[in-house]
Amino acid sequence: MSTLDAAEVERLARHLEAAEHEVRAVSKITDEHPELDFSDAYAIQRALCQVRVERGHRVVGYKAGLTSRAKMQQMGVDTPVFGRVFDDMSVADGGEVDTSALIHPRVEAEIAFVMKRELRGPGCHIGAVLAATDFVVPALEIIDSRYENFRFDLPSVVADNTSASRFVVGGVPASVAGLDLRSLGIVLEKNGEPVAVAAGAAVLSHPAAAVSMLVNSLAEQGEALPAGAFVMSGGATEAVVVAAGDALSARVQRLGQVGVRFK
Ligand code: OOG
Ligand code: MG
Repeated sequence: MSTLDAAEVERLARHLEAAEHEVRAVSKITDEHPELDFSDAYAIQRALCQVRVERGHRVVGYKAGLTSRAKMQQMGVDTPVFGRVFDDMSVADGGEVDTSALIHPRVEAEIAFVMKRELRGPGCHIGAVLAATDFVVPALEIIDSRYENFRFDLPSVVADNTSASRFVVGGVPASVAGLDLRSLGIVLEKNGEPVAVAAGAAVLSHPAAAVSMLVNSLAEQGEALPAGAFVMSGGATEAVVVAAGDALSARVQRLGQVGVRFK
């Protein structure tokens, strides 16, 4: 059940997209619309993504978020959320991100999937995800909530495209055959020091479960996960605050390393 009309969905989408574009934090939209539900929130996200498309950007992938206990506890929520990832969010491995273009960035270490076949829900499960996966790679996600003090509730963060901002892919692409994604060690390092550690199982007991939940969420929105899509399965540890001068990297067992610097 949605509670907003199309004009209000469009207004809120443009409001959030402008906050991102102009690098300024805004109050969370449930302050103005306490009745906002998930159906409204995903409608605002889709409208926001349409504005980005109008600006000339292209959806290249998707993200699951709030999929680990560490992230859920850090943000005070208990349900995974899903967002869309654009071509202009991609940063080269070892590349530099300008913090002046971001509001209050944080970094997450994630296992990412690249799909070789389309997946369509409902009823998508881990086995279907593994069968449709081309390869997995280590990724860093740079999240940047458009909300003041990085505080939100679930409908607000969904509307804000789940804080998506930048991502970095690195390491060595690996086939999932012969790989136990649950037991892969993940080390997030800041300026050469390990700051958070996890294993793949931290993400919904199996990172592929995050992809199957994404596929089922897309089905509710009338969409499939296309072949070739890039999918981040969600931060395995809590996110780490970063500032100009920091260097972040993630090491994922068997998949290698990925890094980014902030100026
Ligand atoms: C929401 C996005 C979370 C993840 O990997 O858990 C996310 C947020 O915490 O701002 O991307
Ligand atoms: Mg993430």
